[in-house]
Amino acid sequence: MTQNANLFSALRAAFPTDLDRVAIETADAEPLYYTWRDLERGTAMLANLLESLALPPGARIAVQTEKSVEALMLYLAVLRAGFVYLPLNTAYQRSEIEYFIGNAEPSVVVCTSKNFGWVSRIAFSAGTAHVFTLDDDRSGSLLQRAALHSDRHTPVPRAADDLAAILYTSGTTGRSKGAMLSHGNLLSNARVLKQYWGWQPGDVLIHALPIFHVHGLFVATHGALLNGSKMIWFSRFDPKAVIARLPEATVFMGVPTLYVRLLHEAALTRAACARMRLFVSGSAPMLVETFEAFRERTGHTILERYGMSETVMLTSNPCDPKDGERRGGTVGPALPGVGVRVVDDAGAPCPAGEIGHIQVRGPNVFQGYWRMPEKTAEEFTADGWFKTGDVGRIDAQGYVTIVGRSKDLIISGGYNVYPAEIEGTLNDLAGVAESAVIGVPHPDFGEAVVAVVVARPGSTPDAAALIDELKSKIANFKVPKRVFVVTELPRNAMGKVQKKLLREQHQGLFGG
Ligand code: MCA
Ligand code: AMP
Repeated sequence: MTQNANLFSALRAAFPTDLDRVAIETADAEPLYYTWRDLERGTAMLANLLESLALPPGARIAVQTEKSVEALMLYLAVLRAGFVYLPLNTAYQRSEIEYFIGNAEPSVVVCTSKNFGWVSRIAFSAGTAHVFTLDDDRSGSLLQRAALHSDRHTPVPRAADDLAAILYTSGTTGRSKGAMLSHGNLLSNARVLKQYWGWQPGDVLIHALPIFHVHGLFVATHGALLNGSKMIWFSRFDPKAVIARLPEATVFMGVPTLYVRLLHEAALTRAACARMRLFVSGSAPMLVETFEAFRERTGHTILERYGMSETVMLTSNPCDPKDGERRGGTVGPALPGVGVRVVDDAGAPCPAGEIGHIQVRGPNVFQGYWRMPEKTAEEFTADGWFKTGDVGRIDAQGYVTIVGRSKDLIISGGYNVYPAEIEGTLNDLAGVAESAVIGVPHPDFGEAVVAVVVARPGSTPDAAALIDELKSKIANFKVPKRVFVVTELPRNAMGKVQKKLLREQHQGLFGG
């Protein structure tokens, strides 16, 4: 190995010289202050604990815990020790966790003490050797054990192509796929964003996103860490509390729902945002009306960018006016070093302004789906471009506009929901013959999940009871906000369910 490409080493190198400065301040009534030295020592102890377990090379460390600074340290420690981090949404239920653990075969699982009973049963039966607990009040076996280890640790050398993380992302058919991201994927993207978004000395980030997906875990934390910037750390998004801290911050990142909720607050004013430098939005389409309302209210033009779990960030509206203007309704041009093209159904490049399939390539594009070589091969073109499943156009100045998706996907409040998965779960419930799940415009979540269900002959399933049953089986954000029981689904001549028709029928449901 010629050079250590461990992402942690690059982040560590960016820590300020004065390690006693505050790196993270929690936004609690009684705040906790973590210095850069605390991050250095805490991640060293956790990395030493992981190394003491004699795990096999490439071991996966699966984590389903509430958001906390210690959970962030655990992520950094996994990088530091050269293992592979596998974050899991806290909303995932038993059968979902069973699938992820069974598929990824992690050597270590970290969960909350509340879930220890059922999570450890799943983990041990899948062959996991160690299950630790970590709670958001800093209790649990993980930190107890880590405290017994040295606070000095040399980061394990990694090559750029070595895996750093696996992020599960749902598939249009069947179960989730683990997108394998390398140290090189993550570091190249973080470096590009640091430069393109003009991170500068004195920047302070308000971190109010969950840390189990790309946006909160990579884009936000890598940005702050690589710039040696302080974070104001919210364990959950609270619009009033965030606005109260804006005068101390310069950068905020959110999904569109967060901006919609901020706009509902009268306290969101120009004065409150006077010190802010940058508001970033992504993970879901932002309505032009939200973009404009925010500009009018605060004087700030939101920077919208576009990415995926498989590719981290792909395009971004410019930060520096010399790179161009920020245009609402677009996700901006390809980031430096990232290739983005739009092709027709036959794979031929579309002329500027014409709609087609968005494909991408670059150092940010993932290493493939975990243990799914065929699926990986299907998602790449013969000339090496990754098929995003998004549909859009690129104008003459290179700005990308996403107009839809060829994948059957709903994005609700920034979380992805695959109708096929919900339909499969619904169809297994007593009294359900078949179902169709659609996304319907929603003023808060952008899109809301709605299910249309056909009863089995002789059954009369109750919509509210079906929703209750689903709540125990799938993550809460996937549960349909409304269920309609009908006698039959509209089908075309080929027998395919006409979801477009269903979407039209229900589009006014939430007044969106
Ligand atoms: C919560 N609920 C939701 C959602 N979140 N329903 C639909 N969609 C959602 N996203 C429901 C719960 O099921 C529950 O319903 C009720 O709202 C209250 O739950 P709670 O957890 O208290 O909600 P919240 O705190 O208000 O959460 C809303 C939220 C959250 C803050 C918008 O969803 C969120 O943090 N979203 C951000 C997601 C994100 O980080 N995405 C980045 C993915 P009930 O009461 O009926 O049980 S990374 C990505 O996409 C890429 C690569 C990229 O480009 O960034
Ligand atoms: P994920 O599977 O969570 O990685 O979600 C990736 C998907 O989110 C992309 O393929 C897009 O469909 C969508 N996405 C991310 N950012 C944006 C954006 N700014 N506008 C529209 N869609 C977006």
